[in-house]
Amino acid sequence: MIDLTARIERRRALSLLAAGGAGLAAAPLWAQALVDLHLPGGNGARPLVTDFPGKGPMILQRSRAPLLETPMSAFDGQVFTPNDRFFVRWHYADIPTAVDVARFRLSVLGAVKKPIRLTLAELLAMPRVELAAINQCSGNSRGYFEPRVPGAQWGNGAIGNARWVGVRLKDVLDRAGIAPGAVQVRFSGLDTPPPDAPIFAKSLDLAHAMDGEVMIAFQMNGAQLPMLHGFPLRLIVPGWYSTYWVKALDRIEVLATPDTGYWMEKAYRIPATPGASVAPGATGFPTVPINRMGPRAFITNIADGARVTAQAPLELCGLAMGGASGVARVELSADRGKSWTPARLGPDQGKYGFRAWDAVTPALAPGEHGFAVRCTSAAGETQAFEPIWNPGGFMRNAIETVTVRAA
Ligand SMILES: Nc1nc2c(c(=O)[nH]1)N[C@H]1C(S)=C(S)[C@@H](COP(=O)(O)O)O[C@H]1N2
Ligand SMILES: [Mo]
Repeated sequence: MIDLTARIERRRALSLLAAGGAGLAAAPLWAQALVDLHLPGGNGARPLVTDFPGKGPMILQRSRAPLLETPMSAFDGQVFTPNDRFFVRWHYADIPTAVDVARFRLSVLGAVKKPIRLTLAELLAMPRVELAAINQCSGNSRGYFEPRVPGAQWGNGAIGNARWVGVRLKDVLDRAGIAPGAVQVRFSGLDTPPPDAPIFAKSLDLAHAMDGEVMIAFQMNGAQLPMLHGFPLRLIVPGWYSTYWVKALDRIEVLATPDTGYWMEKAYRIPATPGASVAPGATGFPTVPINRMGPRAFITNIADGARVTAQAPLELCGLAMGGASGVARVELSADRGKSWTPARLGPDQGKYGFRAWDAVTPALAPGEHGFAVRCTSAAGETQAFEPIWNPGGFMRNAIETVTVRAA
């Protein structure tokens, strides 16, 4: 069934994509409203746009290649982030806008016994797996780094949780057969770099790729993968940052020597220090490729600076994540961390997804109140107030505080 309105919307959106580099400073006509991300370094205002294919209101960080952030209000009341509100991030402007599903092939080559080229029909006929997992950009919340670091100045919305359906990467690799001596597996997709730039490719160690959890998804929240999220196939690396979740995946190369490409050896590296933190401005420290996520928690029903009713209790709720393990507990503090009370946890939908939480405060005295929320992962990591710093602006997971005024 084809809905004409949707087609018109889509055409507008595609022309927007084609317009290229529409500068934020140009006060775009298509911006319906501005959202203030309250970035400590200033310039936190961003247009809220609805012109992208299949997208509702999104915070525009960049139009080409698209960087769209989810407004915090879209996370409220649900653990799964709807596809039309899910954040979008591509490195290169030349992203796939159509895929011929009959001609598409997923190649598995390199250090394998027999290179294969799978059709989508062959993949769809394989045993399926389903998993709830959080896709979070390495640079989510980078805009809150102090001092500021280069890169997209994201607020907290470069994150989302979806139900992914697909096949196990292990099953696909087994069809080709791993050759003796293989050490890593490299993934790349249909997006094209500009001349002289390296193709976007990421690698996992062989044991990780073969762990039976890493999957190749073709469905997201019950729908086929949207184009912006990597139609027809994307990698899902549960518990790991989304830089590894290669979209529009069409090439899997088994490597006999570790990947020395730009995206593993130069980009997306974190200090090899506890918490991936170094002194602001530090250079020359050893680094490792970014990997597992840590715990985080967000209040989603009240925005920072909200006015609430005094002499009444306040209901707070939100989302938490354990990172590479589940959520062990979520706690709330009304005194900036001196004391904590446990929040109630919602149903467990899998250790890699969001967990809902809620709590009710005592009646609020008139005046200002700061509510902090922190998560402890099943692996025993707890969020801290003290923010980390690294030059990439990666892995921020400091405790979030929401200040309200009761009157
Ligand atoms: N092919 C391809 N896959 C990619 C990227 C890319 O630029 N090209 N960016 C990665 C990064 S850094 C992020 S944060 C996620 C974003 O996924 P999403 O747009 O579905 O939210 O895609 C990852 N996969
Ligand atoms: Mo990212």
